[in-house]
Amino acid sequence: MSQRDSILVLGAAGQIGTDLVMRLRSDLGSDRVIASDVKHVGGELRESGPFVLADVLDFNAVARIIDQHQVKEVYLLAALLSATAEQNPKLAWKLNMEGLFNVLDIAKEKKGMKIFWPSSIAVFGPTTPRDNTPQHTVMEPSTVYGVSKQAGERWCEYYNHKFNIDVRSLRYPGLISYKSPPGGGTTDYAVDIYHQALEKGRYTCFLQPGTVLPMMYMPDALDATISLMGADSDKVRIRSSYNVGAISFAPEEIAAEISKHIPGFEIDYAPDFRQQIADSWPRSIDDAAARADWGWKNKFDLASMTTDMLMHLREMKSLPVTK
Ligand code: AKB
Repeated sequence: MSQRDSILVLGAAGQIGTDLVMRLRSDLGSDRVIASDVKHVGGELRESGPFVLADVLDFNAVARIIDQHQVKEVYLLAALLSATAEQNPKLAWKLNMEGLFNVLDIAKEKKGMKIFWPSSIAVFGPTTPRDNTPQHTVMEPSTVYGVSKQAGERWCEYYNHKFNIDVRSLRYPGLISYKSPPGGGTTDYAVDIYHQALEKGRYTCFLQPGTVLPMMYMPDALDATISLMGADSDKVRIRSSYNVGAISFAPEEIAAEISKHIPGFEIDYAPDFRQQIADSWPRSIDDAAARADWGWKNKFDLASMTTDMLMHLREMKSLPVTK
């Protein structure tokens, strides 16, 4: 990318977008990172650099932004997550697939662009080996979200092989961030639990004890995304999507870690429809390919993430450092 080229983040107001835009602006300069979403945003995202209102389903609108701002890299983050997608399957399919086609087709027209598209552990299903889930394995997702992500992976690989589009992707596990609330995922409890622990000293979890899922702290997810996008093209051997692992835990394990900081913290359980989704996903991820190809390595474990999350949330909620 030349100094005049810019980066476009579509779906910038979502969980990953909010953090990613700020990180890219701090790395590359605010003016070069265009944030875009279908809804207006406020706060630091709006104040720290350019923002454009756009719907990823509107091919012409997205193409226009790309032309106007000399965009060479697009991060397409607009999507419906697992729990919300189950409530609205058709909208999930439309948004998750047509948005991707629009961006891939624009990249095909304009040449020389680099695309990031997030996949998910949801591409795996009940017939997949659940421990240390391999990069290449049985994939029979049982959720609308998983089906859309798996189809999207196939299309990314197809556009790369057939049209030489430089598209790169990660299969994110559950992401945990203090900056932005998650929106409609099955792994959302692992964010909400920190907020409720600080505000109420207790949490009712919608997954049952023993439900181990792969998770990752947002700073690690940003590092993974930026490393993948910065890797030499020939190192990015996998053009469907890379497994990336970090931490795996069950609700009672994160609760025990929080109790070390908030004595007396209590958790109880009221599993709902999200239990079935969680039960179809891996417990842990084999990310050897990402580690070998472009040097992926996570920094945070459950203990260090918990310390960092609680410190930042206490600051944001203006709570005393120890409660
Ligand atoms: C979700 O729970 O839907 C997401 C995901 C694992 O992709 N966080």
